Parts: sequence; structure tokens; C-alpha cells
Amino acid sequence: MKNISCHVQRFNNVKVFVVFFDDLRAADEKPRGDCIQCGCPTSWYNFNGRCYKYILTPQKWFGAQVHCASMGANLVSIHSSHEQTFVTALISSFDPSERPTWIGFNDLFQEGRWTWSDGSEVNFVFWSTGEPNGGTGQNCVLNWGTNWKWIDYPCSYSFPFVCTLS
Ligand SMILES: [Ca+2]
Repeated sequence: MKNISCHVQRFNNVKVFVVFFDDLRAADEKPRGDCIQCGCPTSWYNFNGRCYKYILTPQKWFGAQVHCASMGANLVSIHSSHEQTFVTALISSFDPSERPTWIGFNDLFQEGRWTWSDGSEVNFVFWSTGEPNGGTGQNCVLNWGTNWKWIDYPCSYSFPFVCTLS
């Protein structure tokens, strides 16, 4: 019984894997194994050994982080252009309308000092032109669907988000 199918898709000229569920009711056979979900729990997706999950239900940034933490995860941290492309492809595959999506980047603790909520090193940024520009009024970061770059935004707005297992 096959309940998932995997497709290779090009996004910004980078080859990524996208998984589609054909029949979630057939879940008595665990959908793991030979593709992108390898090593990840059901409905999490693997990129370079980490597991990612897209959450469609909008939440404020703090609520999103708490939701991720309730699953032993954090809001996603992004460390390369390939990872940025994977996360964006994951979002697009679940949400064709490509709404902006919270990521774990923030300067909540010290204005202008951007950190990841999972504590990982900041070794890659993908700011949109002119960003960040919100000062103390905008301390959380969205992956913005128009060009899929990052903008700072007020943390009190609700958006979908991506979690990553630690
Ligand atoms: Ca700020």
C-alpha cells in the first residue's frame, strides 16, 4: 500500500523534493522510508537530516514558538540558501497562495541583535531589500511570499509557520 508519493520539483532552479499525501486514511502503514520523509515522523519532511513541518493555522509569533515547542521543536532556523529554498518549497507545496510565514529569527532580547529561537548560530541571512526596518516595533521575522525573502514584522500578528525538530 502506497500512501505517499514523492516528486522532484525545481524551485528557483534548485532541485527539491515535494511530498504529496494520496490518502491519509491509509496511515496504518507508516509513511516512512524511501524519500524525503526518511527518518522524520509522519507529516514532517527531511532536509539534510533535519525534520520540518508546515503549520497552516495562523498564530502570533510567540504562540507559534510554543506550538513548535509542544512537539519538541522550535520555529525553523535557516542556515543556507538551499535550506531557504527547501523551506519555501515546503510552504508553497502546502499553501499555493504563499502567505507570509513566521520563522524563528528575532531581535526580541536586544534591539538589532538577531538570533534564532533554537539558539543556533546566525550564519546566513536573507533580508529583503531595505529590511530590517521596524526597530523596536518589529522584532519577529517573516519569510515573505512575494519574493520569499525576510522582513521584520510585529510579533503580535498571526501567520502560518514552520517548525523544525531539534
Ligand atoms: Ca527590532
